[in-house]
Amino acid sequence: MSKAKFESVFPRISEELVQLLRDEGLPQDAVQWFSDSLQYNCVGGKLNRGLSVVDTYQLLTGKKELDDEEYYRLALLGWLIELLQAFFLVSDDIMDESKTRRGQPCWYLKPKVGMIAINDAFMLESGIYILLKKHFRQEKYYIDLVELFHDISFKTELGQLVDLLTAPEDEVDLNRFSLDKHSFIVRYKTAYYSFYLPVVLAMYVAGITNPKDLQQAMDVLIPLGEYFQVQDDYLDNFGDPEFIGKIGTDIQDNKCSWLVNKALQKATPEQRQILEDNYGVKDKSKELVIKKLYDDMKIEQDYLDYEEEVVGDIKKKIEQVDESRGFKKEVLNAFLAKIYKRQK
Ligand code: GPP
Ligand code: MG
Ligand code: MG
Ligand code: MG
Repeated sequence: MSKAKFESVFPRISEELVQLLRDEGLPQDAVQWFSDSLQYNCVGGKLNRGLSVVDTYQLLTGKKELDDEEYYRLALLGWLIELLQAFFLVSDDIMDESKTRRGQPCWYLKPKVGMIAINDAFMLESGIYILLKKHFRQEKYYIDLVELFHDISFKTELGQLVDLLTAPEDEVDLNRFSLDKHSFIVRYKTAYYSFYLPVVLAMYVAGITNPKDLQQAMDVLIPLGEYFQVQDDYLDNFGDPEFIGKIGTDIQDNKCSWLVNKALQKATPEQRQILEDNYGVKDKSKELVIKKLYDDMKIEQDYLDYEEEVVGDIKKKIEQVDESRGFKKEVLNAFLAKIYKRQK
């Protein structure tokens, strides 16, 4: 599915939201502010989540082409995930005190924005429910969509909570980390909204909503989302910064990354001490000590072994999917193929 076509829908979505402010009689500077926030925070990313709503729908229904109105409704649902993501990222960047996002300054660091960004984040979230109501209220599955966005937002917030409590910026305590905790954080913080949500939205529109099928989707997409985040952790240290477009920060930022958890799991007492002395400190030379330790401990090979094992498990699960009610293995295989061995 073409990214350009998906992007071409955004001005209409933005205009629908901005018009609501005009209808309420807001002053022109406020209308412009909201329009700028939408543009800055929703556009410029990879759009994988949004695009996959349309892709999944086409796979499920076997429709090669969608007419303009049908395309708009599916793309709209995709853009609602992008609004949700924008709401999360604007907030997350404040909590993480991040400096840049998608190669430009974080929204809250823009001149004149500051903590208005908190209200902007709330408005991005509200936009989801306003557009859902406007376009889907007449559908019998309308309340399912509303509950889906609510339930998955809550899951993401639970993941964010554990993430924040596990890796406070100013207090390194490696005892807080474990591979189980890592798995919990990334499933809740990333997998539900990035992998399960796009597929389930498409399933509702396609009318494939037997609870058994929703469960089949969940059983594959949550482990797949976890694998995706482990790749992200791997690339943070082992990826090519030129190619991935960002310089890894997990070691200096005290992140509960898969790599440090793997290292902790197999460390000798001496190696554990090196981790204690050097992890999570904003110091380039200490970061290099950790990088060398990862090499000495052959953590890259552990990752490659993990990858083969988890992909094997996921493939087995996909093989067992029951297609008798209309759900399709192909939807899951398409996701797996997109991320297997990804370099960025
Ligand atoms: C980004 O994680 C955070 C989320 C996707 C969820 C935020 C949830 C909220 C309820 C605000 P990150 O901080 O690990 O990633 P990045 O490195 O992209 O900031
Ligand atoms: Mg962050
Ligand atoms: Mg964060
Ligand atoms: Mg990362």
